Amino acid sequence: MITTTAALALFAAGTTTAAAETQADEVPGPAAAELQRLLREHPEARQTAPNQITSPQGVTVTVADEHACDPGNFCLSQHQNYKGTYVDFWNCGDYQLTDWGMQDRVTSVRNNQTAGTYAWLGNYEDGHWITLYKSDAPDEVPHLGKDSDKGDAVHLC
Ligand SMILES: [Ca+2]
Repeated sequence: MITTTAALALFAAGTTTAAAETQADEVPGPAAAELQRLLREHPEARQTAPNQITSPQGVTVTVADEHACDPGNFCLSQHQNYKGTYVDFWNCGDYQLTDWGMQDRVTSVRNNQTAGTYAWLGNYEDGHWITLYKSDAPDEVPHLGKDSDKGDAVHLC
């Protein structure tokens, strides 16, 4: 089979094939490198779009300017107003954001899980956890203010 790794390798090498050009148009170089790194760290994950990987752990990482937070998901975005790279979670559980390239990068948050479902975002500092954000769905915060770029972990449900 033609693996996504092979496709990314072609892309990384800067080939001029049509496929590589298409990807280059959609994914900036640093973003492609980020997705490649995540695929290496998560062999269970698959590339699900030119700018996206998805893990059966319940996580999707997408490099984009903006996107909707699908029903059932808890969505973290790199920039305010839900822009930039985003990470979506759709399973209950605990997630370390360093595993998904999002540690100390979250600026806006949408809790679009099933109504009433809990979401928590925390920062680990000086040996203990500090709550940056918590809600019962539905909820959204377009800018975390002073708590932006600090989140280290998520707890859902
Ligand atoms: Ca932190």
